Amino acid sequence: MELPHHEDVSPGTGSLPPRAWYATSDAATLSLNGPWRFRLSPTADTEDDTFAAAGYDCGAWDEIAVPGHWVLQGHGAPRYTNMLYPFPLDPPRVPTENPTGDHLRTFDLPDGWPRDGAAVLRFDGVESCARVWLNGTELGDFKGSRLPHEFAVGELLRPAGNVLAVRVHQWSAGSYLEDQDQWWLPGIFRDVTLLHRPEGCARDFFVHAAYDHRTGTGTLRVDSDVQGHVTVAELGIDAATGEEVAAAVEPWTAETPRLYDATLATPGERVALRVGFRTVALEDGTIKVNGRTLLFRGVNRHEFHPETGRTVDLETMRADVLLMKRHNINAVRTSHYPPHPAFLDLCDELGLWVIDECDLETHGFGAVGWRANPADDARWTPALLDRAARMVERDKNHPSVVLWSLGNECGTGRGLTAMADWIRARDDSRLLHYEGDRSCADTDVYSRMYADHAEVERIGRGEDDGPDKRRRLPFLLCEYAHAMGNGPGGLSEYQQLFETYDRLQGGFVWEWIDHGIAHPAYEYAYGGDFGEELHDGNFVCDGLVFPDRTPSPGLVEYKKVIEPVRIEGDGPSGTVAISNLHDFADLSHLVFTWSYEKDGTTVAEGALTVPPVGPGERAEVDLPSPPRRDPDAETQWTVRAALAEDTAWAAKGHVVAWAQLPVEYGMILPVPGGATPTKDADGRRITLGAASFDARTGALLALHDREITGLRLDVWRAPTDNDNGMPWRPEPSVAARWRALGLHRMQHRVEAVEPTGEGLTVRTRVAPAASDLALRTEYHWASDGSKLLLRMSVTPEGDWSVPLPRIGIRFGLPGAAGRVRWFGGGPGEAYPDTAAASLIGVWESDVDALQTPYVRPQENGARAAVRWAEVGGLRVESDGAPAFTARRWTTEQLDAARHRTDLTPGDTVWVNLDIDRHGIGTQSCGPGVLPQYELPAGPRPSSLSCIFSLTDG
Ligand code: IPT
Repeated sequence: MELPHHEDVSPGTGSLPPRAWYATSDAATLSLNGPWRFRLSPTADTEDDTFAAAGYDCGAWDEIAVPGHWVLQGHGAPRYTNMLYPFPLDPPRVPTENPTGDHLRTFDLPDGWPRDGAAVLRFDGVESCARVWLNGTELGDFKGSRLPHEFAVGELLRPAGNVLAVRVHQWSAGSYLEDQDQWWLPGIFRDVTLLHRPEGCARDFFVHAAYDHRTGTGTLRVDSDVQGHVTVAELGIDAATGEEVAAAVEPWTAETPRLYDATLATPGERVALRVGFRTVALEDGTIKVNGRTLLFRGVNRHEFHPETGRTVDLETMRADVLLMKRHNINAVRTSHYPPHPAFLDLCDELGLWVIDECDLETHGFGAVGWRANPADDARWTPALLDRAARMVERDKNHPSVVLWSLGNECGTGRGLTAMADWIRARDDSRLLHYEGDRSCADTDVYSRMYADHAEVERIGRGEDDGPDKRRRLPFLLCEYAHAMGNGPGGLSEYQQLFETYDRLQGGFVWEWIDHGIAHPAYEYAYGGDFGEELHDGNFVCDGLVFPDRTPSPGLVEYKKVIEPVRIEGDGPSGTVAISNLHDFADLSHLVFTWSYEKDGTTVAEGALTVPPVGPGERAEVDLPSPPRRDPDAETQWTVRAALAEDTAWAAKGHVVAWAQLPVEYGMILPVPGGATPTKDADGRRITLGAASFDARTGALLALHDREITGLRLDVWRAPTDNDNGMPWRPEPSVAARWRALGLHRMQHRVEAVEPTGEGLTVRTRVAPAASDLALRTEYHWASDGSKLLLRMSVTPEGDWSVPLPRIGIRFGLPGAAGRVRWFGGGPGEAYPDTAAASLIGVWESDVDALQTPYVRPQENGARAAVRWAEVGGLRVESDGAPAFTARRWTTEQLDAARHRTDLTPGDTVWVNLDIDRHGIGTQSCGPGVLPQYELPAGPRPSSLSCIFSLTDG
């Protein structure tokens, strides 16, 4: 049976061979972006396909923005699945219910559009299958959503009244090759352009620009389909195409993205080129560029915008690159398809290493043991080769692209090998990546995702087993540190490994942005919010930036962990070691400063002179002699490295790296005491200094006139996505174990309320129903008449095999609370294994701004190592430096919420002070909390001391 074109495994018919993409020619172009007419039909064989004919009346049709996805413009709805296909595995057949969007637009050629020569029509991205007509003539059809397709149209063009008709099917055979973990978003989502192709124009060309680091020589050869000339004025180069020329050049690297303006002139066209000289090699078992081993501080980037989906405008692309550069990120894997080509221009210009990945993923076949996997079925190989060629031909002239990736999660198979062979034959100047084949038969790098620290260390040491070839290859984590919700935890420990072993060339955090779709009721929608029957919930929100691109704490942490300059030292002796972790750059672009802080406030500051430190080198410098010692104060140095001048990606003064070096930890809590407890006449209250308690329950009621409610031991946190773990893993997640034990519904039985000579002692037994495990908790209260001291101790009873989420107190402060001040870690949240970026100082915020807006609500917002905090008129001090959280809802409300819009502020601010907390880890897709960051309940008792007083005024 002959299948309709959209169910045919072939990549399509009628389009031109792929070629280099450029937008910098002097040939005329006409953008066909803008409003188009649109009609949605429920099936592919919609009743009416006469719409492409001249004179068709589309009067009743809607209007839609091109580029765009119709499901984000009021026609149908997005769907989200991770690995699963949202339709039966029946390749190459797709459902009869196949939303089909007919797009129509008329256009005139602008005045001055050349009358001679030809023209092509270019589609930069259409999901998932398009059929195209111009002026009633069918041009062809294509699949390969995130790849360009061009059609020759010269003969058909008219000066005015051209009718361009495009029929787009949501589902096609191509959908089987596009099972990436993301929203399914059909439509013409990238630009549509008409390009004049003058007689003698450049067609395809390949810029070969290499750099020999031993001699400082760059070589340039531009191979072009159409012979012409290449000039690089700055280098005095004027060469014929195909001719190799050499010159002394400054090389291109991601750290020093030196580009030379050049021109390719063919008889009919002048194309502006930006040439970067660099040489990529696999040498001594590592990936080297210009003779030096790289360390990738990378991120996986999907194209996403909360309003427009995978239609991403230029400003947003630039915003992504700037944000990455400002957070010390030096590499991008274009997961899991080639991005809009303009993004790669930005990577060339601003400097990012790129792994350019092909638009290919067949992950859902894993669910059936990879039976009928298109990646291993010869019938599909032409489609795979077409995709490889469209990527390589389009992007081959970008110096930023250093590795090609065959795709993601396709299992193994002959189609992948065919792609690799083709790519190697076409471009031997780059290396090949593919994670899915553990044999590494076709690749130049051993790549893995989510391997835990211990395994990565074994690989670093060369103690891994596996095929010989693989054991000689460099290693990278193409995905790690799953940034879903609160986290990722454990970044510092990965980075230490990367910096220790040459073979470990770094990794790419999964992933850059939360794909939350702007939604009127939910703020941001995730899987299931559009009524999908099959979906993967908020697994689509796992980025380092929120959907609106504000950095999440994970990005701030990553920036600190991957600093390209490591500042270490010893506070008391005032010595500092500066290590330059750049692969190429020296430190002349940075200025160093020091400041000296007393109780979090800067009391002296100055410049720090650092001698020249080349890449990979280290220097020691001395800080000035510290201002007078003050044993009662907490003192520390803060050393910073900041940009000396404005750069293309950040302004002068932008801090790249920093460190704090403690000198003296002077806080010793003065212990209030002296007041003795008295009972009220009716026996219902106990007064201790300025505090009053419930005589029956021992509960604190007020300090002076400040009402305080519900102060007691608290061990629960609203589970994070990492606590909840991976749904597909058989063993229960830590959150499942917490809930099974009942840590979210602990009961507090009061055993004794005992006034003593020194104060008041309250003993409780805190335990979940149906269990004999318990936490014996004692509260010892004392007061000097004005301040109130609490010493709490917690002793586990029974055999606790489950770590605790947290251990500390929580209490409520009726009222709105407003401003918060604290001395401790800030400005953002920090947890035991996400605390690298927490800077000790005096900080101020309001309660609402303390909340981190994770798309799915969960534990968030804790400030670490808090010496004192002031909130709602109350001041709490502690020398145990607990973590501090304040929010206008309870942990139980936070736990119950699905979206942020479910959280409505109540009339009480709930404060947590935690002696200790369980770490975060990355078990939402990866290893859990490292042992040193777990919070065991026992066997030792835990204790907290803190002093409550009222703030002035
Ligand atoms: C891995 C995928 O490659 C990526 O697309 C994304 O789904 C990520 O996981 C999790 O968010 S595959 C996973 C099964 C390891």
